[in-house]
Amino acid sequence: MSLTPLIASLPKAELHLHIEGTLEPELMFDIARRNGVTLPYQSVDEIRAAYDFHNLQSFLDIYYAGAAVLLHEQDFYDLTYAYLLRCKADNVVHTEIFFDPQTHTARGVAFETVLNGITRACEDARREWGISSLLIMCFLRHLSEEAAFETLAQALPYKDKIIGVGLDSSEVGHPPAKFARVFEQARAEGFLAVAHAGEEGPPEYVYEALDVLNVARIDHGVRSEEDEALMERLIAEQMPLTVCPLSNLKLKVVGHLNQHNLRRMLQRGVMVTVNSDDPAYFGGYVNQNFIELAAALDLSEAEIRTLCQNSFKASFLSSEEKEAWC
Ligand code: ES4
Ligand code: ZN
Repeated sequence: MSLTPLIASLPKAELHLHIEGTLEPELMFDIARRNGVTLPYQSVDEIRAAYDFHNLQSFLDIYYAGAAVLLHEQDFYDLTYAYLLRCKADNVVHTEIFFDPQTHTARGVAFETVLNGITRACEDARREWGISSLLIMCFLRHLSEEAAFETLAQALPYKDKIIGVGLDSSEVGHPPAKFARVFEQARAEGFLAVAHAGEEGPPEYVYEALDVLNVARIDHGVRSEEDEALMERLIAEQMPLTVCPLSNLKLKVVGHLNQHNLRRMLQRGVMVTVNSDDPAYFGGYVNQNFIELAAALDLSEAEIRTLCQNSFKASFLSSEEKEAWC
C-alpha cells in the first residue's frame, strides 16, 4: 500500500534546509530580471539541465552562482516565503533554516538585508499558517577562521533572531577543528551549534564536530557508519543526524537510494531525521524525500511515524513544544 497519504498527513519538522537552496529556477529568473543581473542561462529548462552534479563541489559552484541574483531585502523575503509555502503544502509545521551570510556579504549585500528579508517572511508564515521557524547562521568552511569571526561579530546584535551557528560548504580539507575558536565564542555568546560532518568527509570529522565544536546535532553524518565506536556513541548519546536522502543521491554520496543507510541506522537506534537540504537543486522537498526513500528502502508505516517524531525530538523547540507534536 502506498505510504504517500500517511507521509503527506503527518506533521513534521525540517532541520536541514539551506534557504539559498530553495531558489527555484523560475524565481531565479524573475529576480535576475528585476535586478538586472545576467544569468549564464537562457531559460528555466537550461538551468535545470545544468543541475547534473558529480560531487559536492560541482553542486556548490552552481549554487553560489544562482544565489548571486539575491540583492534586496524583498528578494530574501520572496525566497523564504516561497519555501514556507512549500512547508505548508508538505505539513512541515516547524523549520530550522540555514542561511549563509558570507555568500551575500562578499557581494556587498548587507547582513541586515539578508536577515530582515528572511525574518519578515518567517513572521508572516507564523501569522498566516502557524508555521514556526528558527534561524541557524552557517559559516562557509572553505573561507578563513578570520572571515567566520567577522560574520559572528555581525550577528551579535541579532542574537534574538538567530538560534544557532552551523558549518557548511566544501567539507574535505576543511575539518571542523579549523573553526574551534569561532564555535567556542559563538557558544559563549549563547548560540547553539550544529555542523555538516560525514557527508563527504570521514568519521574523524564527526568526532571533531562533537568533541571540538560541541555540536547539538550532526548535519548528514552518513559516513559515521564506517566507524563502529562512533555509531555506538551516537546511539548512546541520541545525537541527532539530519539526513538528506535526495541530496546524498544527487551528489553521489550514495549510488542509488536503495543503498542508503538511513534505515539501517534507524533500526540500530540512531536519532536520524529526513530533510531536503537544497530542494530546488536536488529534486524534492521533504515529503518527496520521504516518498522516494520509503519506496527504495521499503520503510514501514511505523518507521515513517518514528522519523516524523524524531524530527521534533531533534529540533531546538522547547520540551513543551516538542511534546505538543510527538
Ligand atoms: C550544502 Cl549539501 C551541502 N553540503 C555542504 N554545504 C552545503 N551548502 C548548501 N548545501
Ligand atoms: Zn546541507
